[in-house]
Amino acid sequence: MPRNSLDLLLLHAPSVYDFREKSILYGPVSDMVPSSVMFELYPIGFLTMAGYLEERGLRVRIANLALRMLQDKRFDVPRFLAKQKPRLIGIDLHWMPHCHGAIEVARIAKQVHPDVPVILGGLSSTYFHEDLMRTYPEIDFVLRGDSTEPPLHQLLQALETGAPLEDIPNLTWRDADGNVRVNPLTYVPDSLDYVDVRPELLIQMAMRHRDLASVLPFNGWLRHPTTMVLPLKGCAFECVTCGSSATTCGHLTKRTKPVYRSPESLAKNLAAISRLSKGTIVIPGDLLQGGRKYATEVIDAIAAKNVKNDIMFEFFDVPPIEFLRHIDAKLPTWSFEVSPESHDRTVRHAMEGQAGYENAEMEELLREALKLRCTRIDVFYMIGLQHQTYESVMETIDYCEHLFSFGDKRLQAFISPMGPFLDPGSQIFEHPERFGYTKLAHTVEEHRQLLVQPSWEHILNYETQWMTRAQLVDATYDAAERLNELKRRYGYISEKRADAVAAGIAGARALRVRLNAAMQGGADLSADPALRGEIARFSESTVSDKQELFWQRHLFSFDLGAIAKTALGFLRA
Ligand code: B12
Ligand code: SF4
Repeated sequence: MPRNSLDLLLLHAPSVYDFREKSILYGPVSDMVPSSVMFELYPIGFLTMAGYLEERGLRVRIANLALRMLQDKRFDVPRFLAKQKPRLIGIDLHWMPHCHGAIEVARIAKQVHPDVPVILGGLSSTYFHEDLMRTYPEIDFVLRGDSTEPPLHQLLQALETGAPLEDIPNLTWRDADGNVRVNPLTYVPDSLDYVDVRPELLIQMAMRHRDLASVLPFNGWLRHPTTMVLPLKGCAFECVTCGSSATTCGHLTKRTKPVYRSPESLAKNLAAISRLSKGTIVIPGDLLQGGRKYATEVIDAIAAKNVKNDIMFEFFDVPPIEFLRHIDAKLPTWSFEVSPESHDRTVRHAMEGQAGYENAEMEELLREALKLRCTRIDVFYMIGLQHQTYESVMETIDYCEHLFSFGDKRLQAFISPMGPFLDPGSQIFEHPERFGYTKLAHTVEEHRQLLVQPSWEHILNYETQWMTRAQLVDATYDAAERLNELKRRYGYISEKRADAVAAGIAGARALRVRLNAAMQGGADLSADPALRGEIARFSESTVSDKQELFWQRHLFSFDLGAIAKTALGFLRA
């Protein structure tokens, strides 16, 4: 039998598979991330898996179906899949909002290629592995854990040689009698340096398949080529809402404490990115979790590589000002973000984990940081927390005005709803009643049904003792409206942009009333073609204009010379 041209086809699905035919008011659930409401960004792990396998002589192709479908109304998924000849099809169900699209893509992949096994992976599939295997016959395997490269390699070898699947760590599979078998989750590496994110791999893949759109991370990335380098897996904090907190990881991925990439490996990755792109590089996850020494070594290693890109750090706690001064002395351009979640002490402290600090402490740090050369400081607040009432959300907006009154436009503030779902495996998901929450979906299938409800008021998988779903939506639009006016008044955004956000909020409110009325009258507007474009328009950039997220604009964000060199090198090879 001729060897298939592709060993692994990695597919990233949109949140809702047939979103192009539907008219759903998804809500501002993606306004704080670069993706659209279809969450088209694929996991970084696609690149580590692809890199690891390619280094071992296997062929991998990444296809961001979500992005292809967003960019081209006529992009036909079954036809695209029919042209591929993979030995294994991998689909991420890392983020729970993909559970509609991921499973639908698995079903179509199975229809098109009945003999090709389908594997799912990522944090959400790790949580729901048995549910997935029992409910959806189109899924053949789930590979659990936060690190899967070697077990995936082992599986690809076993599929070729017929070696027993019992020996593959982290694998959930079905035996010949149809029984679901759960191998122990024993592959939990204590170093992340065994894999690399090679940005040039994307160029090679794009060239090999003459298809750039399939490897791009999100819509608009060529204009804003923000990239991310993940320094760790797991987390030392205990935020009760988080699907990857210390306690959750202990159960879910068996990672009892975070593991870090070495400063050298991290800096090498940043340098490789900076050779191709001048865009902002985000380092999420708070380097200081690894200790001050580790964090300082990372900064020094990056400085030694002479990386010129703006580097954006995320801090979970108030960082020591000396550390920020060190960054300022070593890096040419940098910025950071913090997420106090609420201005209100009771609300914030109930989160436990990150943000267990006081406003005064944070303000002192912000004032000192603004004396440095940092290009931007983003402060994020959230709606949907314990003890948080509608009034408390409005007071958070008053507090944002207090921050704006510092008089430095580098200091930005944002607010967004926690959604669409509570994170599976988080303490709140596991014990909702203990934290004053009502959980409205339990299984994967229940979440899939929620995702196709007419409006995000009915999509959210929770409400709290302090706010119903309707109140969460009211609080979001009211807070967004007030914050937008503050940003207009303090000169953060242009009149034109503020008007556009205000119009978006007003439009979303009107649509919500219409959808609710139709729902109460038993009508289904979800497939009404007259509403289709309209609804998509009122789900994005409503709590704030997405453009505000992007740090720096470079007219020529890519080093075209370096890209051409990589491409030529690939052609010669
Ligand atoms: C970095 C990060 C982001 C980055 C994403 C960067 C990226 N491209 O991956 C940004 C900031 C953009 C982001 C956005 C979101 N995030 Co986030 N994010 C994180 C964070 C801090 C790191 C986790 C992470 O992704 N680690 C990387 C590891 C675990 O995965 P990986 O290396 O990419 O992939 C490996 C495995 O997961 C697995 N795998 C993954 N996919 C597949 C597929 C196959 C076939 C196989 C075999 C294996 C496999 O193998 C890979 C290789 O080893 C975590 C919190 C934490 N401490 O973990 C939250 C977290 C993962 N995010 C979360 C959420 C909810 C979101 C959003 C939905 C929030 C929102 N409403 O906007 C969006 C979704 C964005 C999108 N897709 O468009 C939740 C997920 C809960 C859940 N189970 O659904 C988490 C746990 C916590 C949180 N609340 O933030 N996020
Ligand atoms: S700091 Fe909190 S929200 Fe962020 S990854 Fe850690 S536990 Fe999750």
